[in-house]
Amino acid sequence: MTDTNHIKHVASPLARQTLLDSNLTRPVAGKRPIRILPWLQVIKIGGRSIMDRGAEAIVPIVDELRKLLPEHRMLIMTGAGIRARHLYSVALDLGLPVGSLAPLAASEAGQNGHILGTLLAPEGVSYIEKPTVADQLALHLSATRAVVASAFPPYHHHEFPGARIPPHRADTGAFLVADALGAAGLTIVEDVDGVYTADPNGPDGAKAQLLKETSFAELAKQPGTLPFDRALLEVMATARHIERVQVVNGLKAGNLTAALRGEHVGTLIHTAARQS
Ligand code: GWN
Ligand code: ATP
Repeated sequence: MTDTNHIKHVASPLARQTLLDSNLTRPVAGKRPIRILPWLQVIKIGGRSIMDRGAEAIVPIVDELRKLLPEHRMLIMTGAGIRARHLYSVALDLGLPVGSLAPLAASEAGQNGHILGTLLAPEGVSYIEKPTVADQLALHLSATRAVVASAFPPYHHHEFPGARIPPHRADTGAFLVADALGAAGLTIVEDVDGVYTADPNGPDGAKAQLLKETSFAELAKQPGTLPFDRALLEVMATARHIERVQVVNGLKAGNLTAALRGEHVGTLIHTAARQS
């Protein structure tokens, strides 16, 4: 005698078909995902552009973040900066693969987060680990108004092997988290007034024009450098919730506050996500 007759059949619309055919999966998987933390503001603080400048740039930003606490609930995420670039050059010289470089750089984003978390500790803000961001963010944000985390995605040896420098860095990581959580917004804090037609600090800087409003598609067509990872444009193309990203100059007092209040400062970049 066997027990097989008593095993309950679980009806699943995806059980019998390949997950590769989007026509078949669309009726089930085509729905818009829910917003998990719709009140959350995600703020990415530049590693090289802000944190590497030390007290001169960090103290005013910390003051601004402190004053924003009564107004906003925030996930503050930090980039990696110059120490990661030095690690890249040493590791590349040794021939290390991209999947080994990714966690080296990520750890520097974490270090910058620890610095910011320590400075905001009197306000009840702490650095929280990525597994905590993944599983217990809501719990922590019900105990305090803001937390700090590393913006780098934890791809490690899963990083895409197409380039020697990890293509998915802090800006992409912050966007992926903000979009997955269905956050209210993402603000990227830099040391320039926004996105320009060319690097304003580069050889053609004098001719560079500030783009007040643009889109991921327009920027994808623009040759040359950007003030964030180019992979960010790719994830913007498949965004589900974050409709626009604001890039602001964190060296100018009040810009971050204005952005979080919905004012048009810096550059607005529209993504492919649409409100339905
Ligand atoms: O170490 O500063 O988290 O939050 O991508 O992984 O390389 O780790 O490999 O919870 O899991 O260095 O140790 O380090 O920055 O990333 O952290 O202090 O497994 O809290 O242990 O996904 O902080 O660190 O570097 O973010 O970006 O122990 Mo760090 Mo980072 Mo801490 Mo985290 Mo990675 Mo964990 Mo992780 Mo690793
Ligand atoms: P991380 O957090 O990864 O350390 P970051 O975001 O702090 O990095 P950078 O990657 O250095 O900082 O990006 C900011 C810099 O990008 C600016 O100082 C500017 O000189 C440069 N840049 C390059 N291209 C452009 C552009 N098209 N528009 C504006 N700035 C640009």
